[in-house]
Amino acid sequence: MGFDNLLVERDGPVVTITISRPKVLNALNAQTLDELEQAVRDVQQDVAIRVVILTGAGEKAFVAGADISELGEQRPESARAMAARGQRLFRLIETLGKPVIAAINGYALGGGCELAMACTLRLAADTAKLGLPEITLGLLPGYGGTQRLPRLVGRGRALELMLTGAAIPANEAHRIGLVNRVVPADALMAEARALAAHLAAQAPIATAYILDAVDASGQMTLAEGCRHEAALFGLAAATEDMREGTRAFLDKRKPTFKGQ
Ligand code: CO8
Repeated sequence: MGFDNLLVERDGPVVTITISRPKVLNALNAQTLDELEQAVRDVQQDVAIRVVILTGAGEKAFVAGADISELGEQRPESARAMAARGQRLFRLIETLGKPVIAAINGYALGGGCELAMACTLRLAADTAKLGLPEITLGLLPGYGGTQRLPRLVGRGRALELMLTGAAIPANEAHRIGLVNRVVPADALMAEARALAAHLAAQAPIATAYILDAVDASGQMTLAEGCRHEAALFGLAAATEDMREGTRAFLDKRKPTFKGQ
């Protein structure tokens, strides 16, 4: 299916989704959210796709936020529905069961930062800037930012970022744990592809279980989470990939995982 505001490229088990509205720094309007949902559902249904890279078109922005031209006219009920709609999509990304790497190539502000936070891992170009500037528009984050930012960087730092609306450079985002790695801008996509290839070579069922168990840690008590982890561990032991992984170690060779 063709998209107006996305580019979707497949390279073996890795799909790269590029949000492309460069004239507005890849801001997320309703159509872009619909297209992104379709692209993510396509990935979800294709077992041969193991990893997704999500990035923004051009050199200036990952995503500069929700499209502000669509925000100003909202009434309470439509604004609530818009926030809930984006939250459902970001939760779909977060619970895809496959790693999603945000390759943050520039501004990741507001909804763009919230999108990056819903991804599994975040690589940032050294030129990137991240922040939640909604307060400067008389708003609060509406795509999960108030929930995910404190979990990533701690309550104090999250509140400072949200209450000041300040955008921070990539190195500072790395220091506080908002991004996993910072790389030179011209090496960003190569680094993202190398990481994606590494992740794609791992056992996909175990990968999905790690994602599931870590997600559960945000919803369950420690005791419940550990029970959940043990149940998944038991299921992983039923896979051919577990036999292959342990056998390959003992045979001193690289394992070949099949996702079975
Ligand atoms: N929405 C719409 N248009 C945008 C956006 C945006 N978020 N960001 C930039 N643009 C447009 C600009 O209006 C400009 O258009 P034009 O060329 O027609 O004037 C073009 O992109 C280029 O931008 P600038 O000229 O401003 O470029 P600068 O290099 O001077 O500045 C900045 C870059 C600092 C990124 C600046 O563009 C900026 O501050 N953008 C807005 C950032 C922002 O406030 N983002 C948060 C938006 S609110 C949000 O994301 C809420 C999420 C939750 C929503 C839940 C319910 C819907």
